[in-house]
Amino acid sequence: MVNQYTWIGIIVGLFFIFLASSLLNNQAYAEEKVVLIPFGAYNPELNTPAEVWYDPPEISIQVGDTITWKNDDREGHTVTSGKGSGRFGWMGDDFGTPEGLFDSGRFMPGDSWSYTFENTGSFSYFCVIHPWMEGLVQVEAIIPDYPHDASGKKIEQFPILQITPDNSVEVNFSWDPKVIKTHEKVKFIYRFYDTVNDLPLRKLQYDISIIHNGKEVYRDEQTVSGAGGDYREWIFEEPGQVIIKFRNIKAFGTVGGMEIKLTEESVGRIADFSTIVYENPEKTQTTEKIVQPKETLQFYYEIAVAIIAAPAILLLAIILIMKRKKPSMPTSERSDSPI
Ligand SMILES: [Cu+2]
Repeated sequence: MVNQYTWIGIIVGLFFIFLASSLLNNQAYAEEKVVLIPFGAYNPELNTPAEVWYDPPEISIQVGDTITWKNDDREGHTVTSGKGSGRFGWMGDDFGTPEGLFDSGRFMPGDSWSYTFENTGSFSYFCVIHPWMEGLVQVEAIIPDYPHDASGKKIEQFPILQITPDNSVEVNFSWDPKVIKTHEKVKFIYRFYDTVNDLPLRKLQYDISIIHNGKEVYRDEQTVSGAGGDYREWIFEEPGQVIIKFRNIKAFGTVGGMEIKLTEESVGRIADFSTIVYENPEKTQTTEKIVQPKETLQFYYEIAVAIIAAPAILLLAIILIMKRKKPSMPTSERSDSPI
């Protein structure tokens, strides 16, 4: 029965889903930001309403963003890359040091000047006419909100589906969160499917390794998964390229009523996935712990029955038959081989 509490639950649930999706969807695109040159910036005595010379004096933007400076003061000003004189330096013989990266030239009250920042970094600027006026622009790299491969190409289909070169296994691979940042735990999730029936392979063994910037940081060999797939967690300390390799994939058991046996060594039964780790602007370290899943020891149980138990029973049967056939053979005759 659907009662009023169920409906309240559904509405509250939907609200939180909406809230979560709107928070996650803060799309990265070029923005225009404004820095005001307030009335009084011309006055080094600070006896005007202005408390800062550029407002805000420090601004953080992303690569490709444009800043527009608006002159609300009563004198002309410049926005010139470099170091100003500081609050009192101009009283001596320091009038600031331009760096030549950008320079608005003088623009008058009511006018504005814009500049687009194409590189990451920290850019100080000042006014060459009033060198106490100083400002700072922080340009951060764009972190996209969709997954990318190691070459920087957007991954259109996520999770990624990859069929092994020998056409036997389809690997379904994804990671969470979709955008990997340094000092933030990521979970690589994967499932293996039989390409004939498109059904999960439930008895699996494989080697998995994680390569970060050309260096292997994680390896687990002869991993056993009983649920058609598994996951591995990792925390990257540095930005850069990541490759996840699957090798020696073996599958065994019944899929869709059919017996499958992909247990022989196969150079063609492999899969490689790549992605990228971005510098985390919010975190410089983590207290999170990596917890890998527990192995389920199902794979070799049935294989053991087939490989060890069956021949053992056969051997036992042979011994019994031989004993019955030659019950009186003395043991000494068997061991005195001349060689
Ligand atoms: Cu000025």
